[in-house]
Amino acid sequence: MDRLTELSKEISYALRHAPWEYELEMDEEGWVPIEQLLDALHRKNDWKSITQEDIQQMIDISEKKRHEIVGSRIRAFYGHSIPMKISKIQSKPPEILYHGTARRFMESIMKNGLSPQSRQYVHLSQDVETAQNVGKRHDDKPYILRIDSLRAWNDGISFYYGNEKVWLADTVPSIYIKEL
Ligand code: HQG
Repeated sequence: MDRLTELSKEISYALRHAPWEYELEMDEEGWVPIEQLLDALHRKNDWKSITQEDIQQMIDISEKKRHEIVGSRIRAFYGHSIPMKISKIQSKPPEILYHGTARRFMESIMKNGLSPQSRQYVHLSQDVETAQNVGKRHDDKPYILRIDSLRAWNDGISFYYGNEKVWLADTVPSIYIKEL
């Protein structure tokens, strides 16, 4: 794995799953002072001389938009599993969203709908290609689900913007889910 990918994984771990291991003070939108993150990384052998510019470069060259720096703060756009629920802004979703998953989850999903499992939100994809890539993390031949997101929104289901490829939801009942 190249160094910027390793950095991306370490920062995702810190910001999504274990801010306390890095002594980060996170606000309700997931922001932390970038100085705190740099201090924590500098205490680790691998990242002794890492700079804010290195982190910005990692963000800029990443294929997926996972993190953002604004002013003196950094946050992850999605993926959180920490107990404190990160608040996201509700937004009207596109008409259709997609979700890539594994065959072994299908029976439960079609019966119970999508639920966040170990994360805070269900993660949905803006397009089929993104959903394929998400699903491949779980299954060589992923199942792609088509989510009737606008109808669900009109029926009162909450959706939240993650980034231009990722949408979030608390749960998606199975009546809005079809196999593609
Ligand atoms: C499944 C990555 C059984 C769900 C990706 C999924 C994404 C159910 C798995 C982001 C279920 C959870 C998130 C139910 C959902 N019964 N299984 N009722 N409801 N599931 O990894 O969406 O590269 O927590 O289908 O690209 O795969 O890290 O979520 O298969 O954007 O930036 O439970 O993480 O981004 O798996 O992936 P995950 P995900 P990064």
